[in-house]
Amino acid sequence: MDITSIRKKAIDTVASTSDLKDLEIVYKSFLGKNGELNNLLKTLGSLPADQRKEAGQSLNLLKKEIEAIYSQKQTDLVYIESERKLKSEKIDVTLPGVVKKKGTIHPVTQTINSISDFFISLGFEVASGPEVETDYYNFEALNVHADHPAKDMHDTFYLGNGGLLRTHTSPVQIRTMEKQEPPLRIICPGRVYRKDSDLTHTPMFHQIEGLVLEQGASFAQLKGLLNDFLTDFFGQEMELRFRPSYFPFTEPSAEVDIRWKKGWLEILGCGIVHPNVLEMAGIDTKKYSGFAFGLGAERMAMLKYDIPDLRAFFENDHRFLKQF
Ligand code: 2U9
Repeated sequence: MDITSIRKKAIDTVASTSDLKDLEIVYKSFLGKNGELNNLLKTLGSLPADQRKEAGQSLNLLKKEIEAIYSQKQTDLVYIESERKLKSEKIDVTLPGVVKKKGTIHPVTQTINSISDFFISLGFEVASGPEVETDYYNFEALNVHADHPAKDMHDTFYLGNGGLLRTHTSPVQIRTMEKQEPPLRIICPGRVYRKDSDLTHTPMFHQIEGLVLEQGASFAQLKGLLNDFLTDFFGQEMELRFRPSYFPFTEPSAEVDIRWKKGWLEILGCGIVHPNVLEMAGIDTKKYSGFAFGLGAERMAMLKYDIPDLRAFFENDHRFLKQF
């Protein structure tokens, strides 16, 4: 095959190639190790000596020419390919975006957080403990005796293995007193369980209990603390009424009412920790005294956000939850 026909073939083949991979194959078929030009080069030796030089020069020229058209074609194909990609991957920036719905913090959790924050700011620590408890920590250690009505099968969820679901967060305070030396200032938020289900009760709800155990802890301090807490929680000075009450774990005990819409509304319970409770937890009652209080988080959230129906907290309807 002579140089002229190889040249024509190379020009035609490159011209008709429309793909970079194919172009590579075409290149190799002319200029590769076993390409047509190399094969021609190998036949130079058999030419008469006077023709060899000229044939060699022509072959070199052809090689340069094919390299040039190859590289031009490569540039063209790369450009075409990038144009094609740009067209096919075009993004319409005027289309409306996909907005992901953001969650919100549940109003009961917000209430627990804001109440906890108030007490944390006064140096209280947040304590937690198991929701599955023993009879000892839930009742006995709190001076609730075996025949106490609170232990009735109607109120408490007893588990088959002798355990129970805690009916208040007070076991957390007992466990903390056993582990830590006084002085203690703790706040214990958490889930509690009672066999109760009607318009104003759910079988699971959240309590926040507080305990201060130190030398000289008094009912006067308890009153001052709760007054400051309620002012902070409602964002205004509240009119309070401490009403004598009874809890097995406090003596004396009181329930606190706030002035609410022309009447009085009970919102929490409190008292001086019963010496039996302190002694069972190994506290020296000659040296230390304590006061405690407890409140229901759902009830506080209902008052703060003016929510009339307790069940709204448990239905997880986004239209309700996103309002807080
Ligand atoms: C220890 C000693 C004493 C916690 C207290 C109350 C009064 C109380 C109720 C409010 C509404 C429960 O959520 S509710 O149903 N709680 O009235 N709780 S004193 O007293 C303690 C706790 C732990 C060691």
